[in-house]
Amino acid sequence: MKNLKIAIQKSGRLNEKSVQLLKNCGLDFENYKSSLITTVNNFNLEILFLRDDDIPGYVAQGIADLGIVGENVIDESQEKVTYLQRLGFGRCTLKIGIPKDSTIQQLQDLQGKAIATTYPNILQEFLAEHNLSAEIRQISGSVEIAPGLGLSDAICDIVSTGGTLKSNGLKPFADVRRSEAILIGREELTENPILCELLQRVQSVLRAKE
Ligand code: PRT
Ligand code: ZN
Repeated sequence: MKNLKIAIQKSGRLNEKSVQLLKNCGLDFENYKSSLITTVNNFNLEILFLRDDDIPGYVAQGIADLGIVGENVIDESQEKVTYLQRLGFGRCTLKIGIPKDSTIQQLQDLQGKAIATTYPNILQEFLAEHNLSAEIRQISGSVEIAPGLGLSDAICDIVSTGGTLKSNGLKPFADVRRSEAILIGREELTENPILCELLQRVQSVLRAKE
C-alpha cells in the first residue's frame, strides 16, 4: 500500500510533542536532524519536517496527506483541511493586548485604533464579528514591542502564560480564539486504512493520558 505522508513542525513549540505522540503510537523512525523527510520503519508513513505555517497549505494541496499544526495557523491560512483529532497540546489563546495604562476599556474603544499582529485574517474576522473597523498593522514578529514603539495602540498575538505581555508593559484585554494542536488531513482520505489505523493508535494514546 502507498505510504501516507504526515507533516509536522521541524522545530519549535509543537515539534517535540508531535514526535513524542508518533513514537507513543509505536512508530519507529529517526528524528529530524538534517533530512526533511524520514520514513517510518514499521508503518506505511513518511514524516515531513516543515515550518508550521506551510503545513495547512501542503495538506490542502495534497503534497502531504496529514499534518499536526495549531488551530491558529490553520485558521489564519484559510486553507481547506479536515480536522481529524484534537491533540490537547500546544494550548494557547490568541488575545488582544493593550498597554497597561491604555484608555481602551471596552471592545468599542478599538474602533479606529491600530492593532499590530501576525494574524491579520483572524483579527479581521474578529473585528467584523464585532462590527468594528480598526487598522490592522501586519508585522512578521516581535509584535509585543509595537505599542511601545508607537506603531500601534494594541496587539493581537498568542498568549500562554502572559509573561511576554507583562514584560513589555502590556495586559490582556480580550480573547480572540483558543487554540491547540490538531491532526488535520485531506478530506478524500478519511476512509484510508493506514489513516484509520493511525487514528486509532492516536486516540488510544490520548485516552491513556486522560
Ligand atoms: O518556525 P515555525 O514557523 O515552524 O514556528 P513558529 O515560530 O511560527 O511557531 P512556534 O514554534 O513559536 O509555535 C508553534 C505553535 O505553538 C503556535 O502556532 C501555537 O499554536 C502554539 N503555541 C502555544 C504558541 C505558544 N503557546 C506561545 N506562547 N505559539 C507562540 N507562543 C509565543 C507568542 O507568540 C508570544 O510571543 O510565546 C509568546 C507568549 O508566551 P507567554 O507564555 O509569555 O504568554
Ligand atoms: Zn510559524
